[in-house]
Amino acid sequence: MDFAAELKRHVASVAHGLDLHLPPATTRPTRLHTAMRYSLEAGGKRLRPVLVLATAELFGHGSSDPLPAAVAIECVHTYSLIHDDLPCMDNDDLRRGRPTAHKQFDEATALLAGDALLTHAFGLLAERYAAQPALAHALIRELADAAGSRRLVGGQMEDLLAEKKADATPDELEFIHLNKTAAMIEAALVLGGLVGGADPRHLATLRRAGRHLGLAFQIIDDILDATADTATLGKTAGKDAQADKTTFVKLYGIEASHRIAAEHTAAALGAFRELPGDPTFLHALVQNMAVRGK
Ligand code: GRG
Repeated sequence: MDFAAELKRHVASVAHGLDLHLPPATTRPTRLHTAMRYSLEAGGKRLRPVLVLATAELFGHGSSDPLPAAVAIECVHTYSLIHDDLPCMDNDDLRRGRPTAHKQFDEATALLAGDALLTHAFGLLAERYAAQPALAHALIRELADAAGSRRLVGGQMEDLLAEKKADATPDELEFIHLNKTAAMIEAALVLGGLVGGADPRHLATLRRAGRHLGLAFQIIDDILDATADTATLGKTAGKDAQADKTTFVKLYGIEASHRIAAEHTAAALGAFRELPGDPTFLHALVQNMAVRGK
């Protein structure tokens, strides 16, 4: 398998899907639809939608197209980035190598673009999987759980609360990362599995893989924030240390953080081995992710 070519194929599908499944920028109000596309089309690694497509392929696709589910999760992820960058949250100027949405447009437009992307995701799932109501229901429920107050939004809330304290505990840090980061990665694998027709046992395995993958991803993100530069990251580097934020790096140091990330990566790879189909691409993707922080 040519990993780079496979990744390119999936990323190109995502680009095509985003264009196909989002209202054109010329839709009224054009400022809003332009802002939605501005943040989505800025790129990013497309990790979550690629996980949806690759996981669906692992199970042989079932009878449905995984692309709308891939687009839906990228819409939710992008909304969370737009809102996270707002002055009332992380107050950042740079995202995906471009000015953040509120810098490029204004705060109100950025807020509304995020709101609209979040809502669009669920509309897309309801509409595109309408012919299979049980699948549509399962996809909507999975994404709603992952993006809701107990997971993504809850993780963000605890993250903001933790910033106001001198020290967050390891338990608080784990809650934040399991929900702010791992929930959406877990959901990407589960959405792919659902579209592919995975049985409950395999869905549970995907969930476990996603949890480990999400934690590994976040630890590596913490390491990169401490070690890489802004140009490489496409977002402001060194923000955690500047804010004296509790991160894996602050709690355990760089070396132990690498070790913990490697343990989670190995656990995710182990879980993938329990699944049917050819996991070569998913393995390579996870390994590729793991070396980001090195
Ligand atoms: C506002 C509800 C709400 C949630 C915000 C996404 C987020 C939660 C915060 C951003 C800060 C952060 C470090 C989040 C952890 C998850 C993470 C590393 C997101 C960035 O994901 P990447 O690196 O981004 O996959 P790209 O741009 O490549 O898609």
